[in-house]
Amino acid sequence: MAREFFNYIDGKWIPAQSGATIVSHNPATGETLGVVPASDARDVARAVDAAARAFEKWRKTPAPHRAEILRHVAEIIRARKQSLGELLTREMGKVLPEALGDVQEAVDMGMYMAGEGRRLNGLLVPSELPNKWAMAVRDPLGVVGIITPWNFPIAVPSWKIFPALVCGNTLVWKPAEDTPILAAEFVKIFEEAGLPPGVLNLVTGYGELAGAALVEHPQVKMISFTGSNEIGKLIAVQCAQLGKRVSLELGGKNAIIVLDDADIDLATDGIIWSAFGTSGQRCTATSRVIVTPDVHKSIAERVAERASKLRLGDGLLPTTDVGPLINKAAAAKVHEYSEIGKGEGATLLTGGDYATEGELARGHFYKPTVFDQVTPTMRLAQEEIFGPSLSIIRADSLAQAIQINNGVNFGLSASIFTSNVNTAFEAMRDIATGIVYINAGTIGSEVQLPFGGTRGTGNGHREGGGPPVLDAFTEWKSIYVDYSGRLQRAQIDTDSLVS
Ligand code: UN1
Repeated sequence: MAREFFNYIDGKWIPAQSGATIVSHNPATGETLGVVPASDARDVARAVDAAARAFEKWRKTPAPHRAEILRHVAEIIRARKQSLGELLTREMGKVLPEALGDVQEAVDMGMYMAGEGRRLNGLLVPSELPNKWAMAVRDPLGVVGIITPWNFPIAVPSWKIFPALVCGNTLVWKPAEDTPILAAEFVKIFEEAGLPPGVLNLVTGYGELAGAALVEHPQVKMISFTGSNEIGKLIAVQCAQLGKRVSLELGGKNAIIVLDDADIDLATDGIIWSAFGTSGQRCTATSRVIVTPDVHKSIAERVAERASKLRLGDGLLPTTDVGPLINKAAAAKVHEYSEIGKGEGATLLTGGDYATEGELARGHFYKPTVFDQVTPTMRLAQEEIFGPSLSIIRADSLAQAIQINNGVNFGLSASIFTSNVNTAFEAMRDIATGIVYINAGTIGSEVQLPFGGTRGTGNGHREGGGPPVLDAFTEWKSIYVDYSGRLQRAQIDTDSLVS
């Protein structure tokens, strides 16, 4: 019998009302890991109800006390890092060192947001009138719905859950159906750390049923979603109609620009890590390399050579460089783009096919793929693939390289390799993405800075970290306190004060 996991509603672990379940598999081996509830609108309604009931008490719990629980959560995650990391590799597929990094990001975010419990800065500014105080504080929103992807099954939820909780919101979380066991293990830690019942509720299931019900529920004040553009747009439209706040973190089509004066070895390392780490399944993954003429040939040769030598396999094995894709459909999508690329006239340097030798046949493996002679308007160079597929594009100048970089309907992350400090600053000014790296790959954000992007990547909010994440999960309340004892009229009585 497969191990059974449950929804967590109002402090209790319970099955879906319908009794339906989803099986979670290891994408490297096909092994069954367990079953979780396939929830529907009834389960979501119960969870929202619990969150709504818990809100009054939680919002009035002093933020430093809320933060104390979060710090405890972060400590437990740190103590359990190895076992959580191993489970993460088994359920999601990324290699163990990266899985441990995913878990570490949650520790970092937890510690950072625990610190916010004693900060949560408001504003205190002068009033234009005497004996009057002008300030603004942050209010929680109420019940927040969180919908997260499978590619960072611990880190990304932590970017939302910790800040939303420290700000005083109560939550209903619908994790991706590919990584629900990790979600249950994560929530268990909040329970152990003493989070009151109803403050964080977990509802596992498919987007069409559980996710949609969460978005539609009238008592949910905000949806925070990380995932595909396609679903993000649907959610945005629905939230607009329902008048609720929505924070979106969607796709990327990130590029590394390598200029003639770059350190080629360093750039090659950056490209390989950013394009094929996590099997290219990061929204920050590099899927385009933009090269100027003098380095084109050497970069193409080195990258193709290194990509062809990457060892595919189970992420738990120390000999594995690149793990599987999350599921069959994901591998099929990467393959579809290999076919599209060939059809568009790009030159395939390596990969371009499923990897099915020996043990690999049990999982969803795809060969690290590199295309050369890609032009900026090809679909290969415009659309998000979310897998180990890299396109090399030539540019004649820095200006053209930046134009190509900015010429896609995404704007998450970008990087430039150059040894010229003036060029680097020009690029920092002109690259139009939410994250820019100089002499490093496109992946590896840190929680103390905002994470998010421009154009189709999002809708202006920033999560992941940095002070702006607090803006996503709070409502500003401006407060004026008049202690003059008389009626003072702003914008009217000020004239008499200066004359
Ligand atoms: C994501 O792929 O959704 O910058 C998040 C990075 C990681 C987070 C990626 N810190 O690559």
